[in-house]
Amino acid sequence: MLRYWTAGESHGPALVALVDGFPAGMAVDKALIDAELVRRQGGYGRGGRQRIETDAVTFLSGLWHGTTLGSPLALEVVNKDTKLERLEDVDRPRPGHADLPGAVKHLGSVRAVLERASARETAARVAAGALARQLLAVFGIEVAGWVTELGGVVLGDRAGTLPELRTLRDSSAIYSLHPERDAEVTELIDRIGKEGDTLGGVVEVRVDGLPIGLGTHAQWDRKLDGRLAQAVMAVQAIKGVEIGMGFEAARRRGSEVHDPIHYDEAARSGTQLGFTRPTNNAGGLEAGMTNGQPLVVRAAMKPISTLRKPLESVNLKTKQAEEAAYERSDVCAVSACSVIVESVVAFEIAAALVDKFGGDSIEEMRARWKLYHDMARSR
Ligand code: EPS
Repeated sequence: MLRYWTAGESHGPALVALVDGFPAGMAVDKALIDAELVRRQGGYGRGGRQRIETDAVTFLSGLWHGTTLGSPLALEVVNKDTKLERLEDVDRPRPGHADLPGAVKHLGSVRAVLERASARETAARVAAGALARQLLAVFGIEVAGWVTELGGVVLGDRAGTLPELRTLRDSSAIYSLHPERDAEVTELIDRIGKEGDTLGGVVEVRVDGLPIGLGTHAQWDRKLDGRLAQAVMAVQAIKGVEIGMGFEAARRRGSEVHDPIHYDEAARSGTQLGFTRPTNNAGGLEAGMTNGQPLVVRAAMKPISTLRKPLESVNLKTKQAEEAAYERSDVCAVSACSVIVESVVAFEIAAALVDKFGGDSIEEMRARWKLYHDMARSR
């Protein structure tokens, strides 16, 4: 079973991801993890914290000569802005943040809650996800994500291979597949920022190269669509998750939603079993299992809840009406959110891969991957 947890406060010494159940025998490319951490720090509209930090991963355990041992991996991302011990408490909870429910729940302070609730924690999730992507790459599975909507401006996706789309996305200041529309969006971010407000958006992640049969129909808590929804919904500020056609499927007839099944003998080789689908409204998942089509997940991110022009709140000490606290923040972190959703999706797919093909060693996984596809093709 491949799983991970994170630890760390936004202004504590470091963020840590503890990855358990990762197979032995994989050479880790640390530069690929650092590149994802840098992308998470970027995107137009980020705040002052990203000018302080230069996120990079250090492996505290689980590697020997750069190769996974099969033992738990501890990944550390050090915080430069380590000032937790000097920070004051916050009396005026921000609507939309963890401040009020967290402080009440713990019978404690707002500071104790906001430090852990902060999206700074996602640096650890991105590190774990970037490690998981390297496992997926061994099996030819690729993951990429982008922004499809920002502040109400609908940008949409685009047809193409993932390497093509990644190149296009990396040329966009907001990580969209329509860099020609960057100016329209960055002007909007500037204007909203000047007004002291924040913006949300929609991100999309696509996974190519998946085999048929990751996940299961048999038990609710191991259905892959359910696991993905949990992983994505648990990212800070996410308020909605869709797979494939998503909510739009509810408005259409069955004949307009379900993807016909065709068979093409010529498309039967290696991991390809010959089944083709002219459409992919299911987003690569049927009954909690991958169906061999690209997986498509979308997530809706609400605008960041720390506003320079604060909302109405209450002083927790005096119970008097006061403006919510303002701490340095981002106007828009939707681009970063696309990197984070990519990372948590990659990790869940890697976990499903380990469930199906075994988690002791890469070598055994490869052999079982081949055996499964040989058996499935011979039927
Ligand atoms: C973030 C770091 C934080 C915030 C942001 C995300 O740094 P600081 O609080 O020191 O400015 O910029 O956190 C939030 C959006 C939030 O609501 O807490 C990061 O590294 O992503």
